Amino acid sequence: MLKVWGRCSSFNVQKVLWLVGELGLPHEHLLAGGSFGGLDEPDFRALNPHGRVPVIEDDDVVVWESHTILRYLAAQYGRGSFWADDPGMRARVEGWMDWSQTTLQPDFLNGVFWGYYRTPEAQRDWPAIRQRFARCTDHLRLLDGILQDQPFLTGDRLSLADIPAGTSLYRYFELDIDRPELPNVNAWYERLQQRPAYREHVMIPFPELAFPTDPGDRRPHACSIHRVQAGMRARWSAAFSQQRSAAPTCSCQAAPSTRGPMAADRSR
Ligand SMILES: N[C@@H](CCC(=O)N[C@@H](CS)C(=O)NCC(=O)O)C(=O)O
Repeated sequence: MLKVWGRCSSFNVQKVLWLVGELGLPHEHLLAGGSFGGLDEPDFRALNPHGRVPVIEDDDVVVWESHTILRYLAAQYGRGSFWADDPGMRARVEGWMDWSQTTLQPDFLNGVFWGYYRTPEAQRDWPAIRQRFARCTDHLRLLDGILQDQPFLTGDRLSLADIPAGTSLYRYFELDIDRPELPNVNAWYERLQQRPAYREHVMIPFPELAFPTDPGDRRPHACSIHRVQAGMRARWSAAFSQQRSAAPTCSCQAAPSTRGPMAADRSR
């Protein structure tokens, strides 16, 4: 059976699990990385020499790098839906995948999400965070234009093009910030939220990823926690817009996962 390695809270793992869900592939999910650890163990390094999640094992095929995994799964199991044999059609899709990884992701995930949410207050570089946020707005405005005439990034159907960028949307919309008016991006996000695989694998609350507020802070894992820390969201809002707004709470379903041997060892 297909094995997927990686913690539920990992953005790159979420992309892979979303596609696995869309394709309805039976799989075993092995929690690794973050406080589950295991990435430096020789057995894991034999799978992925650079020690990162996600990794998949499909019988004797091992694949690492989230976008390579997406392409592998689409080619192997998604012909006619997520994979086109025509190189021109594939290139249209893959352009958006690469754009997400090299343009949107650095500004949103590294610049804003890490810069603010995963950085202790005293160390935050606000000019840099605001600059990255402005760039995210430009990127999302570009998508808003693309989505004006079509429901998904490359046309009428969800494709691999939507997966990397679409995975950023949950965090983008969960952070309590003053977002620009982007009606087509909003509608796209609503469409994605209607998909069970997106709700199950991407809409995962992320408090375990926040900077620790005190040294003894032991945050539950995304794989078992389903409440957003309201206070954190309010602080983000205040810092960004100087306005404190009511912080909503969220109670998502537990992310179902088959806990593997490494998870059992590491999560104690
Ligand atoms: N370019 C790689 C990045 C992989 C990566 O950095 N993964 C992170 C999680 S998103 C990781 O393994 N971090 C170490 C950890 O979780 O302990 C990919 O797209 O798969």
